[in-house]
Amino acid sequence: RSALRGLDTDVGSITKSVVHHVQTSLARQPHNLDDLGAYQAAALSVRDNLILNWNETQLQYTRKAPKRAYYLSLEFLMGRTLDNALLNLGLKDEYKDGIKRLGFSIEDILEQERDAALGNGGLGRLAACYLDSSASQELPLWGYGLRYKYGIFQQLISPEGNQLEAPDPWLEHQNPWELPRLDVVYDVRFYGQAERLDGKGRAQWTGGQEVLAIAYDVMIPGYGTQTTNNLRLWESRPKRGFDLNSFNAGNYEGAVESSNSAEAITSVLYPNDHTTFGKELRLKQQYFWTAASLADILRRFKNLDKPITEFPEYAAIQLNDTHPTLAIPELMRVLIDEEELDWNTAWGIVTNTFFYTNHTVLPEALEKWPVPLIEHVLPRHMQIIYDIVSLRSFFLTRTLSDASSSRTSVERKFPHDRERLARMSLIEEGQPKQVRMAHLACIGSRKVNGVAELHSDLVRTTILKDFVEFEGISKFGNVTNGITPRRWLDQCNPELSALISKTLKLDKTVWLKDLTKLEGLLPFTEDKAFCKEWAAIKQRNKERLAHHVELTLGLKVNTNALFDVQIKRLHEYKRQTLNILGVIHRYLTLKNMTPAKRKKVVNRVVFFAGKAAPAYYIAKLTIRLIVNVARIINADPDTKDHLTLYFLPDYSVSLAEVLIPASNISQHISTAGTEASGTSNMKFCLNGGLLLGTVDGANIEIAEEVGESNVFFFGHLTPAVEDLRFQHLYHPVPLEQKCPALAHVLNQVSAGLFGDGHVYEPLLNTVRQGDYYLLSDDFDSYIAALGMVDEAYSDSEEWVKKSIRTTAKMGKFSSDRAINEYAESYWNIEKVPVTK
Ligand code: 26Q
Repeated sequence: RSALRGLDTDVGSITKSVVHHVQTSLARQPHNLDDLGAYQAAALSVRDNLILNWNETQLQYTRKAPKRAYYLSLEFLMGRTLDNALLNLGLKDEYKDGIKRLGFSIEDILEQERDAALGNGGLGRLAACYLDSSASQELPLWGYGLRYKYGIFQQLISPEGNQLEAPDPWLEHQNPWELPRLDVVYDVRFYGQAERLDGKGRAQWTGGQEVLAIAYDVMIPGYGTQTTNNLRLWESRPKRGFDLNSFNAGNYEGAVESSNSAEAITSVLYPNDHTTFGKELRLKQQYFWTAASLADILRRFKNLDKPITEFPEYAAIQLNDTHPTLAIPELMRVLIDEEELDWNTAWGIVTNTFFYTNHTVLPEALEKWPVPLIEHVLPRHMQIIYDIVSLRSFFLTRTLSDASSSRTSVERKFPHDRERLARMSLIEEGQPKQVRMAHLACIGSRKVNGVAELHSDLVRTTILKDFVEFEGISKFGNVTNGITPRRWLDQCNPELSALISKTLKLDKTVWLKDLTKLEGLLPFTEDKAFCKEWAAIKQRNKERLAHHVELTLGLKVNTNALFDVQIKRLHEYKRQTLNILGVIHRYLTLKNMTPAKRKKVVNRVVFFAGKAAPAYYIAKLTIRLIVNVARIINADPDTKDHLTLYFLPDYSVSLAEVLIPASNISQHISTAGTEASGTSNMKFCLNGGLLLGTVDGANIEIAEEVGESNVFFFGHLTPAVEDLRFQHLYHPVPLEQKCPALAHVLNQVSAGLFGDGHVYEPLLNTVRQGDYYLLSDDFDSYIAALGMVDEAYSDSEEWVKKSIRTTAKMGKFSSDRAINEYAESYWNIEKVPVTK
């Protein structure tokens, strides 16, 4: 038996359990089973183990009644589960053998699983890493999200190079990792009327539409612990199946209309990161999810039989960006209208319960909702938001004890500063008026944090500056993001993990939970055999990627070249355009060389992957340019041995797991001050890939750890950005003069070197005119940095040492460190060991 309760986990018992599921759960015969069937049966067998641990964990939480943390996120980008569950349960070898006995290979079976892609990118994957770490650190934490029927769209690339979107029917086959809780149901109201009842701010909200929220629980096993935490996802269902009156009157469309509109709420993940606000369905998603989650959290608290004023001592609620900010007025509504508390007591509870993490300082990405829309969909909440403004709640201090004593108002602290008041208001004037969600999240929370040092500084000095001056700096902190080394090293790079264990003479169960142990690798940079093995593993990972490209695109990749990777959502601020223009520059340079000279340059294979928001025209045009540049240069006999380029369609967590271990260098080249943190930068470095980047986000802290000599930095720094943009606007210099190399590249694209030049004009014009993301300011130093990468890569012995040093210094970036910071400095929760 393993650390689990109940189930035998020897290979014989595992084989039996899998066969049992084939016969009973799947109702199939073990001898003509395909890989998919074998995956499903294996998953159901593993799930039995998870369920026992989940039950035990939840029982202990109920018995011990510790303070709990709740992570509210509209996105959980989980990827695949089977391999992770096996690793965390410590049953990988046993299942590998058991599956083999049944005539299947574990690798093939793992490939059968579809990704759970309920997220856009960094923010959603961060939530998934934090769940893994919470369970691994034995912290009592639950995630709350939505069970979208369709996750992030599947990306197809048309023959012209355009992104096409297809739905992601991830629930097509049954999902073995969720437990439907048909008995955990809440009513959620929309629209209707809110009538004030008295002068105390109380009101009654009636009428409108009621929708049911049904819980589905996803089990989150900890690594090497029995703790199995919970991710509760809500599904929307109509309260009454359909309207019988319409049905009987023969109005069949009308009969299902309201049921359709209820089901629509959790039908699809919004694929727009950083943009497009103001859609009614998105607002309904946000409220549906926050209302159901809060009702569930309050019900659990009420089972403890404590006075409601003690709620913040039992629950800490983390807001993942502003998406769940409606939880603040919703908790006010429940406390005032249903629990009948007075305003100040309610506000004291609220502001001691919530914590807000900001993930962006881009002005266009700050969430705002039109007042008329909130008034229509959530009339009671609009009243409460107005009351927060006019009852001056946020002018009260945050602790319950002195809520009544010290009433310092913004006006009292900064007399006659009307501009400041307007800047700080929850309501932005305009047509229409809009609610600033970041301001609401800030004033309604106990603490606020950014996700890397630079970004947290920018939060404090730009978007929330006035609030820092008013509330004091101590409310505004930083928690640098982290990644789980289980998925992002052990699972995706098993050979490297094994070499590390062997070299450190430590079982992986030790260093995977104390990642700073990787520092023990440093002395081995002088060990020739070790370096050779390190390099050989990277080479095999490159071959694995090449194999994948051959299977999916039918193209042969040159694995004796430097692998250069940029994989992330397409966005102007992330500057994939800078990268592709750099590739073109390299191509033109190679074309101008003699064959003899070409032989001396470092051969390079460039990989791109990433999705563009479906309505983001410039981002989609960037994909089109990349695909067409690839088409031309990969076919050019002069250069194709020296430079090739691939755009891998349909980027996903599982594709990242193949790409990241194979990279020699990865690019994180956002305009300084725009990328809050980045987390893939940490994943590449953990796998011994070097970093080419700007002085931005977590790149800075990575460089602090590994030493500047082991990263390739370029470009202007954050403080220069504002001035440069000013110059562009008021003292523009023609591109030919400012950056001739870039001008030449743009002209070649315009001239049609990669097909119809006019198609790309709108993209090229973003650089020629305004150049908001400063490509023309950073291009020359970018090209120089690429040259330094070539030079460093030519010294292969030294390169391997850099690679080892990089991995060795990545301890800080474990999500275990990050989740413990939240637990200690924010939520004030403690470990709850789960033992037999
Ligand atoms: C908002 C309103 C309507 C529709 C969609 C959205 C929306 C959805 C997703 C807005 C933003 C996002 C995602 C943001 C995100 O992924 N941010 C990234 O978060 C990472 C984790 O902190 C950071 O590392 C990245 O720097 C940051 O860009």
